[in-house]
Amino acid sequence: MGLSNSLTLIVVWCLCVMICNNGDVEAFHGIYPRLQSISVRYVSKLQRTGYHFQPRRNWINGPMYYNGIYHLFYQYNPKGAVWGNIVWGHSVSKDLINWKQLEDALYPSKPFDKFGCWSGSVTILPGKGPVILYTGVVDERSNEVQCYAIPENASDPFLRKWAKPDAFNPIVVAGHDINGSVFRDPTTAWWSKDGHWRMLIGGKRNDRGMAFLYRSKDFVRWIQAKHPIHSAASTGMWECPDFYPVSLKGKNGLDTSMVGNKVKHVLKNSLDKTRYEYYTVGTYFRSKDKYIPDNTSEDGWGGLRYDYGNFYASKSFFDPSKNRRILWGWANESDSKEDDVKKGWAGIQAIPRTVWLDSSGRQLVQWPVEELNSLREKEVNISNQKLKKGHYVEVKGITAAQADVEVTFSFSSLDKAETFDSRWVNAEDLCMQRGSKVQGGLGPFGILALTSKKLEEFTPVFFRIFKAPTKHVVLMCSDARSSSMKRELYKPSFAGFVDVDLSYKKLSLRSLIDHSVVESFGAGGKTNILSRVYPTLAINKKAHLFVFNNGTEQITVENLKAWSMKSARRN
Ligand SMILES: *[C@@H]1O[C@H](CO)[C@@H](O)[C@H](O)[C@H]1NC(C)=O
Ligand SMILES: *[C@@H]1O[C@H](CO)[C@@H](O)[C@H](O)[C@H]1NC(C)=O
Ligand SMILES: *[C@@H]1O[C@H](CO)[C@@H](O)[C@H](O)[C@H]1NC(C)=O
Ligand SMILES: *[C@@H]1O[C@H](CO)[C@@H](O)[C@H](O)[C@H]1NC(C)=O
Ligand SMILES: *[C@@H]1O[C@H](CO)[C@@H](O)[C@H](O)[C@H]1NC(C)=O
Ligand SMILES: *[C@H]1O[C@@H](CO)[C@H](O)[C@@H](O)[C@@H]1NC(C)=O
Repeated sequence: MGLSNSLTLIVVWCLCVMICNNGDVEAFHGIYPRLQSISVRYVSKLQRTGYHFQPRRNWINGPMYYNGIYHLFYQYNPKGAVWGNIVWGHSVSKDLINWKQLEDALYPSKPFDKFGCWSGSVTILPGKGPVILYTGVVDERSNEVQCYAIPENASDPFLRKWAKPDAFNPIVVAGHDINGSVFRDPTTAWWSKDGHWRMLIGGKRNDRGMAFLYRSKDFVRWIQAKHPIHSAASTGMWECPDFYPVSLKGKNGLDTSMVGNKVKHVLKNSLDKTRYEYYTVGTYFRSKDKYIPDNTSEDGWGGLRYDYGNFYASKSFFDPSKNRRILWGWANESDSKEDDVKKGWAGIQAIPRTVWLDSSGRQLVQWPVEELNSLREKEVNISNQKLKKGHYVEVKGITAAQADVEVTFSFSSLDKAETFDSRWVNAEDLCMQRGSKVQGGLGPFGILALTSKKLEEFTPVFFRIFKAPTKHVVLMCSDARSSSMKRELYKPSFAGFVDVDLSYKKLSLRSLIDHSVVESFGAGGKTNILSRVYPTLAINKKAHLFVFNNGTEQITVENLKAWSMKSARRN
């Protein structure tokens, strides 16, 4: 069976990586020599997710898919729950929800990847099948080169074994104008009519983040283009770049090589400096091999994010079986490293999200893949429920610690919206100042996830609407400050602004609640926040779910549906 005939998708995950400088480690990528190979005898079930993917144990940060089968490749430490010993773990699925673990796909075995097999991507070559491009680490000083691997047995539907041919490997080494220790994470390649494949590799020059462009006719001999496809001042290292076309009309996804005039492009980078993912929508000028963001897309720290919470190192891929582009990110723990070791696991995959361009053309929209609905079990609903200021209504009858909830709120007027101060540029700061406990005019209203009986612990996900001189400003928050009685935790007030038309006086919210995850989609997926929380009381059957309003304007729960979620099979 030719691979090209089969339904083939590959996703890859981005291994977003820890870099050693002269043996030291950059701030966020802790290396814990003492902890990284402690053998795990006990794997704690507490706060382990029921339907978000995580490996049986230890540390994870990435996904992939292929051949009528979705493949998840992830950065994995086979020996411990902190970063180290990195290999490409490999799991497969037919529905993106239930997974089976296979043997590791890539592990250090050659001089060009002796010190690690870091992130990369898969490209399907028409008529030939998939090729993995990944970053190999050649020495202790983290010098990085780009390598390729191909399936050992193309007839194996699961592609269990991967070979790294000696011919041509490594396929790219840093040129004299590139710093080889910040040079990684090759993208899925795209093919152009001039007969060349093109791919990007993330890097930086001084503090300027950039995506280097390479071209090849045969996929093994790559030549660096004179200019990066794009760069931006002061953004630091660009990890896990992703570059793909989106359709100007409708929700269908496009193959990475798609061209046409009804197409825009998206460039996403994981910015190591803040550990968030930023993207712009723009135009790819093929003749010059330049990408230019639209003037509606801010290029830099004020720019759009895929997710305003724990979400990093994502990759997208085109799924031809359903004509959609799927975006997949990794969410780290907000727990301490010592707790990760005690739990015996760390890191989960977010629920795969379908991604498309909003009809405004200004931003992307994301929504959990429809396959997730197959885990929905018992349903409860509420409609036309009025919520006065200070009111809470419990959503009873489902497993609140493992649930999916969709709700539409409405209000009859915008008059009570508080005045917006133009100095409030940072949504997270504003959420910290005006959390759910600070009563307002129009909002805060939303849900309280993972809530203990007497409200000692709760994670509010809510909206607050402000009035600026010429428009209304909608803030969406997922505030972890009251999420746990445990003190020494990272409990951020994650937040983003929502670019939404309020003329219908409605706002919708969906949250996927899964023990230590609250993954929320505001206004149909325009602003999204994944938060990791670790309640001590609001666990399992002791967790509750509420809707609430803490603003003077009465809010109506027009419609709420909530489901108990079954657990997924994972490995
Ligand atoms: C390749 O995979 C096919 C299908 O699983 C199997 O029948 C065959 O024996 C494999 N070949 C080798 C050399 O392992
Ligand atoms: C290369 O990048 C590393 C990591 O940021 C930095 O420590 C080093 O000084 C850079 N080397 C050069 C020659 O710029
Ligand atoms: C943005 O670009 C569009 C064309 O793409 C142009 O019509 C518009 O005037 C520009 N706006 C600004 C503020 O530059
Ligand atoms: C509300 O839930 C009940 C089951 O609890 C179900 O039978 C009914 O169809 C639901 N109504 C709507 C409008 O979804
Ligand atoms: C609503 O506001 C009151 C008064 O500030 C506060 O005590 C309560 O905790 C708030 N509710 C939520 C869910 O934050
Ligand atoms: C996840 O963990 C928290 C707490 O340790 C850090 O503050 C984040 O920077 C980190 N996020 C990523 C993407 O690594």
